[in-house]
Amino acid sequence: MKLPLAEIAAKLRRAREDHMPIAQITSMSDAFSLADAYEVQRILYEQALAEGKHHCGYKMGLTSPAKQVDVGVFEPIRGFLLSEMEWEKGRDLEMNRFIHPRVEPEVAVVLKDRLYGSDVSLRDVVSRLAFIGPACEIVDSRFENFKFTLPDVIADNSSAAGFMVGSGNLLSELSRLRLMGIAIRKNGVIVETGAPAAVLGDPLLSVVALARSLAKEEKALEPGKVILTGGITTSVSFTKGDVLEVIWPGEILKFRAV
Ligand code: OOG
Ligand code: MG
Repeated sequence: MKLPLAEIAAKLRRAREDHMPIAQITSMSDAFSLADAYEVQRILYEQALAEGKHHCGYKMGLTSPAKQVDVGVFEPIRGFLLSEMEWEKGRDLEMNRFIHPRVEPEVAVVLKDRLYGSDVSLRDVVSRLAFIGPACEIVDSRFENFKFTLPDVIADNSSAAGFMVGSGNLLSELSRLRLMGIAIRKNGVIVETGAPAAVLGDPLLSVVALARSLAKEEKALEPGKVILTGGITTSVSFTKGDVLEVIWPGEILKFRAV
């Protein structure tokens, strides 16, 4: 049986609101394609805007080998970010917003000029950079056991759930960005280490991929939007009481799960 896409969107929305994970769509509905999956994501996006929520950016996902191997999906994906997903540096993170959250280190990018086209290049991105910042993302799959296939995770807005962006602009250190050492510390113990080069060799290539992907829908990357370029390491799960630190040279993004 093939479920209507609006019904699938409603199931995902309920899972997010009630914090109750659901079975994979690909196990419930026949022939659920990638195009269907992006259409479900679009329905969720339109609903959020209709409810007065603010679209503040995009996320790329599964752009590093660590992430691809971790979730068993080997193709980059995108999702949308809403202002309500952002939480401020230093603030506690309320666990009751999520199902089974995980944190991952990411490079955040903001452009100062519009970027549009199916043939944009790395140079087009570099010439438009306004901000490159240390960031972390909270992913929270709406699927049971955090298990999904490619169309499932795309329909689920690529597990988008939260993000924090640091204040330090790394733009002046662009040439060093790719090999900057980063780490995640959980309750005082380093649990992951990595460098931004893990993301497609250069996280700015993730912005290229995003712009090209949006161009397929005749959409441009607008200036001022936050772009999360994808997890550098495997994501780290946490529960109430845990203290997480995403450590960048010069800046630590620290929070307590409450
Ligand atoms: C899928 C989303 C992937 C990333 O940065 O790779 C992602 C997931 O891991 O739940 O956000
Ligand atoms: Mg991510």
